[in-house]
Amino acid sequence: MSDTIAAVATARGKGAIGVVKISGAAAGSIAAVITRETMVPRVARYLDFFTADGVMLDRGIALFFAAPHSYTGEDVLELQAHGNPHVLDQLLAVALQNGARQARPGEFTERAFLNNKLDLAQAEAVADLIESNSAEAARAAVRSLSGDFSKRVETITSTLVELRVYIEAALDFAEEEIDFLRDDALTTKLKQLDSLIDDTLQRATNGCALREGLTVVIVGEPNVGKSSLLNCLTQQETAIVTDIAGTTRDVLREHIVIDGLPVRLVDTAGIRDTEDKVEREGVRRAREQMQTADLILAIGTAGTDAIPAMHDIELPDIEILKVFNKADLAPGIQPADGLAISAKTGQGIEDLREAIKRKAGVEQSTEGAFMARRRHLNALHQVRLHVQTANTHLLETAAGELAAEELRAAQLQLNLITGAFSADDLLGEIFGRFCIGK
Ligand SMILES: Nc1nc2c(ncn2[C@@H]2O[C@H](COP(=O)(O)OP(=O)(O)OP(=O)(O)O)[C@@H](O)[C@H]2O)c(=O)[nH]1
Ligand SMILES: [Mg+2]
Repeated sequence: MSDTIAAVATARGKGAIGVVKISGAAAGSIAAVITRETMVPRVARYLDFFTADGVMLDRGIALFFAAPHSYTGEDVLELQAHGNPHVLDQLLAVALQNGARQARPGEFTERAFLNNKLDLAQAEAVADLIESNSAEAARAAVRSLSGDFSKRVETITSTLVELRVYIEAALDFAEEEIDFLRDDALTTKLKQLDSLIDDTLQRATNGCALREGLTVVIVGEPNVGKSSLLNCLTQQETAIVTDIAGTTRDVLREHIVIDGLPVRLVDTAGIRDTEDKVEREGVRRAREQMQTADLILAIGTAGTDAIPAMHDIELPDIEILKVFNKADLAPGIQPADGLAISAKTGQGIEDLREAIKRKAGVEQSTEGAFMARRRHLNALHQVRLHVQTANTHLLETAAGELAAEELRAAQLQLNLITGAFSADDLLGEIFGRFCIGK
């Protein structure tokens, strides 16, 4: 890892400022070439920037961080030039000609991770912060970046270790083992651990939902008001609405954000048997869209309890929410199962938005959410299972050895989150998705 990396760190395009970042042992000598000055660590200097041949490229601010007190833990040079791609490319070229190579995506953060400046969950939060699609998602990412999520994981880990030590010690006192393992303090501690895991899982689930959002497909028979609902949720006249059955034929997509949750809304053609060639293709596409949904809003008409369009449709793994529209025409009638709304008057729309949030796994508010990824959630689910199994072993059979083994397995899962143990291919997978220069 002794080579020096360099990249333009700001988005491509014209702007007030553009940044070139260099990290590694050659950062200091590259600084000397470009600035023709000796840099003092952490002192911002306003200087001219040159090529090795002495051609002036720009004038800007240079900052030097000496290892290990930098983002990557190595010597780092940051050049803040004017935000013009040609200027930045030329500055980068000088760095590349003087001992640096082009950084791969995420390589600065990967080095920060390898030099213990960040754990894996924090490093992932860096990329998630940059990719955030809402203020809520950004806040959740900052919370994980600052280590709140990792600290939780550490607390769970240290409680696990404490319990393992206790149980393994009890096993050494074979005579009194049963008494030790049936101790109230032990059961209490396990219960506390269980609720701590639950709370962490909920916050992480919220964060994951804020990051990934969900695809919501609106389906139903013609004329039930699917396009009207799309327009109502997006608060724009996106789709054509008429009283002619079979108005919508194409698949329409719109993005909305519900309290920070990104929702990809899909409006489709009304489902019915038809001789019309164009409409038939629309119906085929509607059925196809359903397969890609995280949630289907099956639209029916208020005053009834059935959604005729869904009768012969089987979607075993996809959540379906029944929504009965035109409630303004059937006042006071509540469906046995599902929500009554009116796309025309807005009645029930707030409840629908809440229901979509709940289907995404977002409970109550996303306040306190930790930005998390699927792999974190999978690990936390495993941890919970192992802890619950350990608890059962203790309560039912006082099987200390089996319980200790479960707790050990739980600990391994937690290590995967922070990257205490992680395979190279996992690291490649994670950092390869970063943007260049981060
Ligand atoms: N009274 C009332 N009328 C509604 C409501 N929602 C939609 N409509 C009317 O129902 C008719 C059909 O609405 P659309 O939104 O085009 O229905 P659709 O399900 O998209 O129909 P297709 O695209 O043909 O499948 C229009 O005349 C709307 O004005 C509602 O909540 N109340
Ligand atoms: Mg329509």
